[in-house]
Amino acid sequence: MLTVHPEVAGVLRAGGPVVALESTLVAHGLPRPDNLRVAREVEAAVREEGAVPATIALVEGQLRVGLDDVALDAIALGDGVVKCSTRDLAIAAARGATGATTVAATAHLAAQAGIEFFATGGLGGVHRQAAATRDESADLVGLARTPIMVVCAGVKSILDVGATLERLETLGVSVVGYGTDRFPGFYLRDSGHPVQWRVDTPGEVVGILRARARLALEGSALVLANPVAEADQLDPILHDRVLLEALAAAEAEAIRGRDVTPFLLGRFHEHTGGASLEVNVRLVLANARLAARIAVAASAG
Ligand code: PSU
Ligand code: MN
Repeated sequence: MLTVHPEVAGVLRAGGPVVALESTLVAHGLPRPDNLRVAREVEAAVREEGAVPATIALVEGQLRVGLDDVALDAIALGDGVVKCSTRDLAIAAARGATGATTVAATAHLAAQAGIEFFATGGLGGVHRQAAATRDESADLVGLARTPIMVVCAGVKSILDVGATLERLETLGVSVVGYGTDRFPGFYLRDSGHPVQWRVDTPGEVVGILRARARLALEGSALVLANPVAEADQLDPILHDRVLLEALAAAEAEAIRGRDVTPFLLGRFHEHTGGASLEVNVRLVLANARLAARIAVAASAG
């Protein structure tokens, strides 16, 4: 079912380093036309660290692992690109649709292709209004059943971070901080919640992955939470103000379902004078680099 790019397939066969990248972040998380440039920069960052990028998406019904220029263009700038979570993949593929894959869907396809490393921006999770709306990202259950390591800047700060951490615990998803004892808050370095486990080097992550395999615990995801650099984070006061406004606007406009996250991120990008976009880009680049370094360390033996 998968169309794996020849370069990616070759490196995987040789046991070399490959990093999966998601496409919803490109199609629905970042504004055009910057999103295409950013997608290319993220791939270039993975290459600079010595690994091969595999951006994953659905292109005219083909589940593609590793995109050429034409496909990346279609995902970033094309009309009618569907946001696909795991449950949408087969339906959209059977219809010949073009779609961007969320964290859950990307992780599933990456694991199917034999890719062990994945980088994104911020995971989906439990929304702040979840008591009323039951809005909880499929990323959570997706990660609970997918063997992959995902580098992220925590979960998106638009969410109820505490509730999301509780769900990850219940679901048995391992969470480790990279160079921090605080769980990162996406646009912010610190979500206000601690993270129990900390590592400081790629080698330590590789050690954890080997231990998971020996214990047959590699059936679920390992979340490596990598905070945005101190100098790069969004001003916390600006963050909190824009978030309150964005949540109120989502409520007033009755935004629901798969549109909630893109709507809130879009509000941020519009109402911070581009500052949140800058932070989002930096954290995705940093996560891609870190995932690549870990993939390189793992393939080196
Ligand atoms: N990280 C970002 N921007 C994004 C996302 C992640 O920096 O837009 C996307 C991912 O694809 C994630 C999705 O799976 O947001 C979560 O959407 P939802 O809350 O609808 O599950
Ligand atoms: Mn949702």
